[in-house]
Amino acid sequence: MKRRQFMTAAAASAIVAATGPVRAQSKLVLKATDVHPLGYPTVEAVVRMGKKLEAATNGRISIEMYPSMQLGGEKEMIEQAQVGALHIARISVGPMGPLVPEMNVFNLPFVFRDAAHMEKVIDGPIGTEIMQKLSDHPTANLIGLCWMNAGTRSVYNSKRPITQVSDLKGLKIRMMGNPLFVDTMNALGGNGVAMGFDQLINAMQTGVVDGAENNEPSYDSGQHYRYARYFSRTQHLMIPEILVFSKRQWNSLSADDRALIGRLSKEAQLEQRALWYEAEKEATRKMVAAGVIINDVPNKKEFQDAVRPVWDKYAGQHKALIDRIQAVN
Ligand code: GTR
Repeated sequence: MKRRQFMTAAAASAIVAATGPVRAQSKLVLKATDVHPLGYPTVEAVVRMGKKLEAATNGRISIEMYPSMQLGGEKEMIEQAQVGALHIARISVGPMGPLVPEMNVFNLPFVFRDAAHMEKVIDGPIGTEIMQKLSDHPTANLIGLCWMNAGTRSVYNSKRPITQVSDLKGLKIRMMGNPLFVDTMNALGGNGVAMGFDQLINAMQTGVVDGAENNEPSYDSGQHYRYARYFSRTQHLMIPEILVFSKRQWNSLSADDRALIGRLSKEAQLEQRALWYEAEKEATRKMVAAGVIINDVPNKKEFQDAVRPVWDKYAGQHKALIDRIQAVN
């Protein structure tokens, strides 16, 4: 036993001696992933961040982007980042809510007044605190790098336009994997069905669901308009997104490299924002060209009133935080 331990230690130091100086200069390729395709604002912002990283380190650090769910759906991306199988994942706050309770506040329907309000919150002290909660979380195993915009989410389906709450009755609507969202759709009278973004196209094709809800760029780039031609601007959710780094991988970086990645992430946050507004406009233009039937919801208040039970269930424990969010203007 003693002998084996000695051998192991000796072997280990031999490896360190052999790889130490090589490792110091070796290239680091950060594996990044996103459910969206190349050109989508979140993907583009990370690709640009990779170029800056390469330039700043003379090619020592770069980012290799795996877009379009090449490494699996959002759930798989999160899991891979958690175990260190990839470095960077761009995910929605939606599926992180059950793990980091404070983040779930951003998942409450109609929690932000408008995009400007949401941006002020994520750019300010509340955004920093909540991101820190994620990084400090003992089991999430993720470092939060920055926020990104994701517009508002609206319901789309294959059956009819939704102009009032009662129009949702009986419709099976795919929601992200978080009980809060299923409860939201059920409170609106529809049937919320939780499933991954990667399963959605097939579920719409086969009629497992009648539709889903998302922002315009996701509806467009995912080609969801092929199966759900009614896009109703319910705008019930405004969920920011996050860029996360595997904590396991982060811990192996030097302090300087961490600082550089942190700084470039903040730049990526602002770059993505500009790209986002362009993408929203472009997606809407393409939706109109594709013959999507788009409608506004004349009485938003009716929708807000209908989701009161969701607030009763999830908001109570975060009253102080919600008061602070509402006070931001
Ligand atoms: C998109 C978001 C993705 C994913 C997807 C979904 O808007 O960018 O990260 O959360 O929605 O509905 O699952």
